[in-house]
Amino acid sequence: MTGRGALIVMEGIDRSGKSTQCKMLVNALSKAKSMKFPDRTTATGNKIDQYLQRKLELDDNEIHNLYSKNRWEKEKAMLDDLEKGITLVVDRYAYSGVAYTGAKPGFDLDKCKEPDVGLPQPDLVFFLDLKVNTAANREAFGGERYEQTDFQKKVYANFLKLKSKEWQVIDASRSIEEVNHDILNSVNNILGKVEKKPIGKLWA
Ligand code: DGP
Ligand code: NA
Ligand code: NA
Repeated sequence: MTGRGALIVMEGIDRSGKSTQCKMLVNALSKAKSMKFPDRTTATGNKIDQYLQRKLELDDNEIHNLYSKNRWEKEKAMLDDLEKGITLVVDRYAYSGVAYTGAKPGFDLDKCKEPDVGLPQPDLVFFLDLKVNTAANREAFGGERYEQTDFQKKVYANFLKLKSKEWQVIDASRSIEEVNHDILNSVNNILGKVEKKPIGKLWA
Protein backbone atom coordinates (compact mmCIF):
# COMPACT_ATOMS: atom_id res chain seq x y z
CA MET A 1 0.00 0.00 0.00
CA THR A 2 1.32 3.40 -0.85
CA GLY A 3 0.80 6.28 1.53
CA ARG A 4 -0.77 9.65 0.98
CA GLY A 5 0.72 12.52 -0.95
CA ALA A 6 2.05 15.68 0.65
CA LEU A 7 0.31 19.04 0.73
CA ILE A 8 2.89 21.65 -0.19
CA VAL A 9 2.12 25.36 -0.28
CA MET A 10 4.05 28.20 -1.85
CA GLU A 11 3.47 31.63 -0.34
CA GLY A 12 4.92 35.09 -0.79
CA ILE A 13 4.13 38.60 -1.96
CA ASP A 14 3.25 39.32 -5.58
CA ARG A 15 6.23 38.79 -7.95
CA SER A 16 8.20 36.64 -5.51
CA GLY A 17 8.50 33.79 -8.03
CA LYS A 18 5.86 31.42 -6.65
CA SER A 19 4.36 30.35 -9.97
CA THR A 20 7.74 29.52 -11.51
CA GLN A 21 8.78 27.52 -8.44
CA CYS A 22 5.48 25.63 -8.34
CA LYS A 23 5.91 24.61 -11.97
CA MET A 24 9.48 23.45 -11.46
CA LEU A 25 8.56 21.50 -8.35
CA VAL A 26 5.62 19.69 -9.97
CA ASN A 27 7.80 18.79 -12.95
CA ALA A 28 10.48 17.37 -10.67
CA LEU A 29 8.12 15.12 -8.70
CA SER A 30 6.77 11.83 -10.04
CA LYS A 31 3.20 11.94 -8.72
CA ALA A 32 2.24 15.57 -8.27
CA LYS A 33 -0.38 18.08 -9.33
CA SER A 34 -0.37 21.84 -9.22
CA MET A 35 -3.16 23.99 -7.86
CA LYS A 36 -3.60 27.72 -7.65
CA PHE A 37 -5.62 29.95 -5.35
CA PRO A 38 -7.51 32.00 -6.14
CA ASP A 39 -8.79 29.55 -8.74
CA ARG A 40 -10.26 32.07 -11.16
CA THR A 41 -12.07 29.41 -13.23
CA THR A 42 -14.96 28.77 -10.84
CA ALA A 43 -17.94 31.08 -10.26
CA THR A 44 -16.46 32.43 -7.02
CA GLY A 45 -13.06 32.69 -8.70
CA ASN A 46 -14.58 34.66 -11.55
CA LYS A 47 -16.01 37.15 -9.09
CA ILE A 48 -12.60 37.43 -7.39
CA ASP A 49 -11.01 38.03 -10.78
CA GLN A 50 -13.50 40.81 -11.53
CA TYR A 51 -12.74 42.35 -8.14
CA LEU A 52 -8.98 42.20 -8.72
CA GLN A 53 -9.36 43.84 -12.11
CA ARG A 54 -11.44 46.58 -10.45
CA LYS A 55 -14.48 45.71 -12.55
CA LEU A 56 -16.41 44.90 -9.41
CA GLU A 57 -16.48 46.54 -5.98
CA LEU A 58 -17.00 44.31 -2.97
CA ASP A 59 -16.99 44.96 0.73
CA ASP A 60 -13.69 43.90 2.40
CA ASN A 61 -15.47 41.24 4.46
CA GLU A 62 -17.31 39.91 1.46
CA ILE A 63 -14.17 39.48 -0.66
CA HIS A 64 -12.36 37.94 2.30
CA ASN A 65 -15.06 35.28 2.61
CA LEU A 66 -15.18 34.73 -1.14
CA TYR A 67 -11.46 33.85 -1.27
CA SER A 68 -12.07 31.37 1.54
CA LYS A 69 -15.07 29.85 -0.21
CA ASN A 70 -12.91 29.49 -3.32
CA ARG A 71 -10.55 27.30 -1.24
CA TRP A 72 -13.30 25.32 0.51
CA GLU A 73 -14.86 24.34 -2.82
CA LYS A 74 -11.63 22.43 -3.55
CA GLU A 75 -11.38 20.70 -0.14
CA LYS A 76 -12.90 17.37 -1.18
CA ALA A 77 -10.85 17.14 -4.40
CA MET A 78 -7.69 17.93 -2.43
CA LEU A 79 -8.34 15.25 0.18
CA ASP A 80 -9.17 12.70 -2.54
CA ASP A 81 -5.95 13.41 -4.42
CA LEU A 82 -3.82 13.31 -1.27
CA GLU A 83 -5.33 9.98 -0.29
CA LYS A 84 -4.54 8.62 -3.74
CA GLY A 85 -0.89 9.39 -3.09
CA ILE A 86 -0.79 12.52 -5.23
CA THR A 87 1.34 15.35 -3.89
CA LEU A 88 -0.31 18.76 -4.27
CA VAL A 89 1.77 21.82 -4.97
CA VAL A 90 -0.39 24.82 -4.18
CA ASP A 91 0.32 28.37 -5.34
CA ARG A 92 -1.09 30.47 -2.42
CA TYR A 93 -3.42 29.27 0.33
CA ALA A 94 -5.15 30.54 3.46
CA TYR A 95 -1.97 32.34 4.59
CA SER A 96 -2.45 34.74 1.68
CA GLY A 97 -6.01 35.13 2.85
CA VAL A 98 -4.85 36.38 6.23
CA ALA A 99 -1.80 38.34 5.03
CA TYR A 100 -3.69 40.29 2.35
CA THR A 101 -6.96 41.01 4.13
CA GLY A 102 -4.98 41.67 7.31
CA ALA A 103 -3.14 44.44 5.46
CA LYS A 104 -6.39 46.38 5.14
CA PRO A 105 -7.35 48.86 7.83
CA GLY A 106 -9.35 47.43 10.73
CA PHE A 107 -8.57 43.73 10.24
CA ASP A 108 -7.05 41.61 12.97
CA LEU A 109 -4.96 38.61 11.84
CA ASP A 110 -6.58 36.07 14.18
CA LYS A 111 -10.03 37.14 13.10
CA CYS A 112 -8.97 36.82 9.44
CA LYS A 113 -8.13 33.14 10.01
CA GLU A 114 -11.68 32.18 10.98
CA PRO A 115 -13.24 31.26 7.61
CA ASP A 116 -10.28 29.02 6.69
CA VAL A 117 -10.06 27.12 10.00
CA GLY A 118 -10.32 23.38 9.26
CA LEU A 119 -9.02 23.36 5.69
CA PRO A 120 -6.49 20.59 4.93
CA GLN A 121 -3.29 21.29 6.87
CA PRO A 122 -0.22 21.79 4.68
CA ASP A 123 2.77 19.54 5.43
CA LEU A 124 5.20 22.15 4.19
CA VAL A 125 4.87 25.86 3.49
CA PHE A 126 7.59 27.63 1.55
CA PHE A 127 7.70 31.35 2.11
CA LEU A 128 9.49 32.87 -0.84
CA ASP A 129 11.19 35.68 0.96
CA LEU A 130 11.71 38.66 -1.29
CA LYS A 131 11.77 42.25 -0.12
CA VAL A 132 9.05 44.40 -1.65
CA ASN A 133 11.51 46.79 -3.27
CA THR A 134 13.38 43.91 -4.90
CA ALA A 135 10.13 42.42 -6.20
CA ALA A 136 9.05 45.76 -7.61
CA ASN A 137 12.45 46.23 -9.31
CA ARG A 138 12.41 42.79 -10.91
CA GLU A 139 9.32 43.53 -12.85
CA ALA A 140 6.90 46.38 -12.29
CA PHE A 141 3.85 45.45 -10.27
CA GLY A 142 0.85 45.04 -12.51
CA GLY A 143 -2.33 47.03 -12.39
CA GLU A 144 -4.35 44.65 -10.25
CA ARG A 145 -5.71 45.62 -6.91
CA TYR A 146 -3.16 45.05 -4.07
CA GLU A 147 -0.16 45.50 -6.37
CA GLN A 148 1.21 48.60 -4.66
CA THR A 149 4.41 48.95 -2.69
CA ASP A 150 2.89 50.22 0.58
CA PHE A 151 0.25 47.51 0.64
CA GLN A 152 2.76 44.76 -0.24
CA LYS A 153 4.98 45.86 2.66
CA LYS A 154 2.11 45.26 5.05
CA VAL A 155 1.40 41.89 3.43
CA TYR A 156 5.05 40.90 3.81
CA ALA A 157 5.05 41.80 7.51
CA ASN A 158 1.85 39.81 8.02
CA PHE A 159 3.30 36.71 6.37
CA LEU A 160 6.18 36.72 8.83
CA LYS A 161 3.69 36.76 11.71
CA LEU A 162 2.05 33.57 10.36
CA LYS A 163 5.22 31.43 10.46
CA SER A 164 4.63 28.09 12.15
CA LYS A 165 6.58 24.83 12.36
CA GLU A 166 5.72 23.75 8.81
CA TRP A 167 7.19 26.94 7.38
CA GLN A 168 10.47 27.26 5.59
CA VAL A 169 11.70 30.70 4.71
CA ILE A 170 13.47 30.60 1.36
CA ASP A 171 15.73 33.42 0.20
CA ALA A 172 13.99 34.18 -3.09
CA SER A 173 16.45 36.89 -4.17
CA ARG A 174 18.75 34.15 -5.54
CA SER A 175 18.60 32.51 -8.97
CA ILE A 176 15.60 30.41 -9.96
CA GLU A 177 17.83 27.27 -9.94
CA GLU A 178 19.21 27.89 -6.47
CA VAL A 179 15.73 28.44 -5.05
CA ASN A 180 14.43 25.31 -6.79
CA HIS A 181 17.35 23.27 -5.45
CA ASP A 182 16.54 24.20 -1.83
CA ILE A 183 12.83 23.55 -2.27
CA LEU A 184 13.40 20.17 -3.88
CA ASN A 185 15.75 19.09 -1.07
CA SER A 186 13.17 19.90 1.60
CA VAL A 187 10.35 18.22 -0.29
CA ASN A 188 12.34 15.02 -0.84
CA ASN A 189 13.03 15.01 2.89
CA ILE A 190 9.39 15.04 3.92
CA LEU A 191 7.70 12.89 1.26
CA GLY A 192 8.47 9.61 3.04
CA LYS A 193 7.62 11.08 6.45
CA VAL A 194 4.07 12.18 5.66
CA GLU A 195 3.00 8.93 3.94
CA LYS A 196 1.48 7.41 7.08
CA LYS A 197 0.50 10.64 8.81
CA PRO A 198 -3.19 11.57 8.78
CA ILE A 199 -3.99 14.90 7.14
CA GLY A 200 -4.53 17.55 9.79
CA LYS A 201 -6.85 20.54 9.92
CA LEU A 202 -5.50 24.05 9.52
CA TRP A 203 -5.59 26.34 12.59
CA ALA A 204 -8.00 23.95 14.35
P1 DGP B 1 -2.46 35.83 -7.78
O1 DGP B 1 -3.41 35.23 -8.78
O2 DGP B 1 -1.61 34.79 -7.07
O3 DGP B 1 -1.67 36.97 -8.37
O4 DGP B 1 -3.39 36.42 -6.62
C1 DGP B 1 -4.23 37.48 -6.89
C2 DGP B 1 -4.15 38.52 -5.81
O5 DGP B 1 -5.03 38.16 -4.73
C3 DGP B 1 -2.79 38.73 -5.19
O6 DGP B 1 -2.56 40.14 -5.03
C4 DGP B 1 -2.88 38.07 -3.85
C5 DGP B 1 -4.32 38.20 -3.48
N1 DGP B 1 -4.84 37.10 -2.66
C6 DGP B 1 -4.65 35.78 -2.82
N2 DGP B 1 -5.37 35.07 -1.95
C7 DGP B 1 -6.03 35.97 -1.20
C8 DGP B 1 -6.98 35.86 -0.12
O7 DGP B 1 -7.35 34.76 0.31
N3 DGP B 1 -7.47 37.03 0.39
C9 DGP B 1 -7.09 38.25 -0.08
N4 DGP B 1 -7.64 39.34 0.47
N5 DGP B 1 -6.22 38.39 -1.10
C10 DGP B 1 -5.71 37.27 -1.64
NA1 NA C 1 -1.06 39.10 -8.71
NA1 NA D 1 1.48 35.14 -8.80
